[in-house]
This record gives sequence, C-alpha cells and structure tokens, in this order.
Amino acid sequence: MPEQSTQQASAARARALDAIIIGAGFGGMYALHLLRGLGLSARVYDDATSVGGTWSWNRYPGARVDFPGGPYYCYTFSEELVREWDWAETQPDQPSVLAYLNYVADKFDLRRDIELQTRVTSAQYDEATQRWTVETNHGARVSAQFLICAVGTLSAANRPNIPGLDSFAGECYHTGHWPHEKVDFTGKRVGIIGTGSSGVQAIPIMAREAAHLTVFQRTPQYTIPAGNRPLDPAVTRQTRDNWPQVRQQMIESPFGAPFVPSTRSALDDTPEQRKALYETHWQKGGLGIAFDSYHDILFEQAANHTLADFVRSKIGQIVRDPTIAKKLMPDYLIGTKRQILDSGYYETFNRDNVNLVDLRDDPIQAITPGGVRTRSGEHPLDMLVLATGYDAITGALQNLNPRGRGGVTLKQQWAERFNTYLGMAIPGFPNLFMIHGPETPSVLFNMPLGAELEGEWIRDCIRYLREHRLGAIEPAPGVETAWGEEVAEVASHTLFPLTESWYTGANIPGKHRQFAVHMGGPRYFQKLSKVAGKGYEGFALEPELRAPAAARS
Ligand code: N01
Repeated sequence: MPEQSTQQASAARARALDAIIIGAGFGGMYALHLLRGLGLSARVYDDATSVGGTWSWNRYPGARVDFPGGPYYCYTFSEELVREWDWAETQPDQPSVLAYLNYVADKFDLRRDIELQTRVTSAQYDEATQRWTVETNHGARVSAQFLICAVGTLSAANRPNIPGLDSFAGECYHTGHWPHEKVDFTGKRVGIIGTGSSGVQAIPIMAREAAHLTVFQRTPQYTIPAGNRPLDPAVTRQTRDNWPQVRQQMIESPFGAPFVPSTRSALDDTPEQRKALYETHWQKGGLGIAFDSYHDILFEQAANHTLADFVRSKIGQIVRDPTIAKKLMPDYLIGTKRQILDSGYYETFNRDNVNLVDLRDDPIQAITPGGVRTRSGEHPLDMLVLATGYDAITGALQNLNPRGRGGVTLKQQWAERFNTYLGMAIPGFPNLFMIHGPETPSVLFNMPLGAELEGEWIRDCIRYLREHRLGAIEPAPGVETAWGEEVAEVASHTLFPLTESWYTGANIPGKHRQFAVHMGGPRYFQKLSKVAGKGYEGFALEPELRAPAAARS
C-alpha cells in the first residue's frame, strides 16, 4: 500500500478524539479543562506517576517555588479555587504544590481523561485527514485533529557526558528524576555536580544530613535569600478580596508577578541609598531585589554592577574562608542566568563537612566506581547527585519529535535553529500547538498564569476553526522569520543575551545558540490577542476536508 494510504488507514483505525494533550502539568491540565468547556473530547498523556509535571518529577530535597508564591504561583482562572486553597508559606515546597495540583485534578474532575505512566512514542500528522495520530508505549493508537504539546520547558534532563559516569558503583540520582521514596544521606559521602537552582536548593539540606558533602561547581551563582516564611493571613485575605485587580496586575506586569515595577534607576541613588535599599530587600528575601528595587538592573550594565557588587560583598561577609568565598563569587551580570533563591546556601560552606571543588581550576577527568576524579585527585563518594539541569525549552519537544507535513520530523525542522510563530505553532506542523514553547515568555513569566493565557488562546483558536469549518491551521510562509526577529529584538534591549545560560542553549554541548524566550511579558500576550482579533493573522487556514472526529464518532 502506498505510504499515504497506509497512514490514512491507520488514522482511521485509531481511537478518534478532538484533541490529544501531552503533559499533565499546569499547562496540560488546564488545556483539558478548557477544551472540555468547548464540548470537545480530549485526552492527556503523561509519563509520570502523578499529575503535576515538573512538580511530580522534582522531588529532590529543598525543591520549592522560587517565584512570588502562595496565592500568586497557582491557577488564577477560578476565583473559587483561589478562595478555597490555603497556601501555608510564601515559597511553597514541592509536596505542597503537588498536593495542590492533585486537588485541582479532583475538583475539576480531570483524572478520567488523564492517562499517567503513558509515554507518547510517536506523533504523526496526516495531511489527507488533517489529523494527528499518536502512539503510546502501551500500544494504544489515538487520533485527533489537534495535538497540544504541554511537555514542559525544564523536563528533558541533561545527563552530563562525563567519562565513566555509568561506572559509578554508588547511588546516583538526577534532581529532575528524583525517587519517590526518601533518599537517605545519613552517614554517607555525597557528591553533587551542579550549582543551579536545583543544586543550590538541595545543597544545604544534603549537607545537614550527609557525613560529608563535596560540591563540584563549574560556574558560581548569585543567589538571594528566599525569605520563606508562613504566609500572613492578612495578605491572603487582601489578595482574595481584590482578586480581579491582583490577577490583572500580574497579567500586566513584566514577569507576571504582583510587583509594582520601580520607576527609579539604580544610578539615581547614592551608593549609601542603594546599599540600604538592597539590604532591605536582602533581609526580606525574594526576587524583588532584582526585579522591583530599580527598573534598570536587567537592562543597564552599570546598574547591574551595583547589585552584583552588593551580592558579592554578601558572599564575602557570609563565607568565613576568603579563598572559598572568592570561588563562590560570580563575575557575570546578575539576573541574566535564572535568578536563584536559596535557604542558607552560602552559609553551608562554613560547615566542616562540606568542601567546594572549583571545576574551573580543577576539572573533572572521570567518574570512577568509587567517586569523582578531578585533576587534583580522587574524591571518594557513596552517592552522586547530578544537578546538571535540562535541555531547556526545546529538548522535550525534540525528544517527542513529531512528524509534520511530508513526514518531516521536528528534529529535522529544528536542526539548524528552532522556528515558531508566536511560540504557539511551528511551520509545517498544522494543528499542533505548544504551551510554553520556545519564543513565548514561558520561564520569564509567572508560569501557571502564562500557561492559562496560552491555553485560553488555543481554546479560542480551536473554537474559531470549528465555527468557520476550518480543518487546519499553521503559520503562513515566512511569518516565523519575523517572529524570530521580534524575539531577538526584545531580548536585545536587556542584558540576558550577554550571558551564557540555558536561555541561550549554551548549557548543552553542541546546541545552537538562540535566545529561546520572548521577554515582552504583557506585550506578548497583547500580540496574541491582536492576532486572534484579526482572524488569526499570520496563519494559513485550510478548509475542513472532512467532518470533525467528534461528529463522525
Ligand atoms: O539546572 P541549571 P537546574 N560538569 O542548568 C552544571 C528551574 N528550577 O536544574 O553553569 C559540571 O540551572 C552547570 O554548570 P554551568 C529554574 O528555572 C526551578 O539547577 O553550566 N557541571 C550548573 O551549575 C532553573 O534555572 C526551581 O557551568 C555541569 C548546573 O549543572 C532551571 O530549573 C527549582 C555540567 C545546572 O544548573 C534549571 O535549574 C529548580 C558538567 N558536565 C530548578 N553540566 C523552582 O524552585 C551542567 N553542569 C521552581
């Protein structure tokens, strides 16, 4: 049988739905809720054992929200939900967020359409039927008009290519795939590679429990005290009483946070005034020190240096051994790697059972059955923790590797550089939508709120297609180039592209450098509305070739 008709026959045999959603985190769960609201049939597939996406996988000790938490880092679409869920802390820990997401799954009766421990092994578009066919690791074959990829921005773990890693004889864990049962560090010699957000959150707790902890650091990090504390009931009350205004303020703020951005430049103040302001923020904790102290910290190098100097001086005050303090001091622009919040990170290096290996002076040569060998010698270990991050933003999509028009795979399409329109759709991949895809604000905006706004845009788009009897939508030729230029242009007004980070793809050997985040925040979401208001301007819309699946089945 010719390939085309084989595909058609197999699509016809597959169970027919309106939409397939991959990923049961914040984005996928809400997409299911929204599509049900349109009366569509949809099913969610997720490899994890529970709903929650990143909050299901990241069970390492110390994992907690590193954004203004409590009533801000959560679903905002349901005022009833906001009123009935009580957050206990300003920076909720992973078990609390996971409990919340399980509560949401029950409250909105989502579970009956979510298949857990089910990995999508292939996804293929058929131009003749305008439908996607998906196969799972359990042998199921399902077809749907729409494929919604809510696969997570930080879900494809980066397992470093270090010689001998597989030969390590002790316990070895990646922070992004942490076991469900408690990992016991007691009495053990533990090593950790990586000092990003995950490492910095885990290190103080591991140090308290382990006999000895060796921290292998390649790049030092600026971290700010999280200032986690019990949530003031008055704040919760006030937030609930003013919920529509609070939600709107977050939608309109640059990072989707309930901050009122400062109008002052760091250079407007004297050094003494600046220091006093930074000190107030440092004592309070949280991201406000970088995001709402002055408006130009992330935009002007001279302003940025004032805060970077302040944090370096804090490291010098906290860490007693000046040699170790110096190794912990970063020298790049603060905030241009994902800003970390910690609970006692720098203080940990005053402990007798902790040592820091600076891999810039003393690189890893190999991992051996008994530990890590650096140039200076062997570090014997019973346990090795990889806090080495992710192939961020594009990695999980490329691992899924859907096949679009003409059988072209996403890996082929993005071999040189990724391209999208609005970060929502990919040329040559009709009826595929992404939530938190590359070239959306994703990781530089309140992620649950951003997932809601993107999900609502997808819902409205699908409704439009159905109302206008359209069978397929994809970016019109060339729009992706202009969109890529817009993303680069917005980023170029900030300091972010000047630093090597996972935002630029620099953390993965061989990955091409391309800034992956639209930094416009509200400007981005306005653009989404504008495109929808103009009948999905920039998209090519195809008439329906056949009746939609739900009508046929
Ligand atoms: O990963 P990272 P992460 N040899 O990429 C090092 C979010 N998050 O999991 O900087 C030696 O930041 C690497 O070194 P370098 C948050 O957005 C949120 O910590 O590349 N070292 C770096 O130190 C965050 O930004 C929460 O030189 C190697 C570290 O590993 C994002 O997830 C909590 C190496 C990786 O840091 C990722 O954070 C945690 C090698 N071969 C994370 N390869 C919340 O609380 C890599 N490294 C919501």
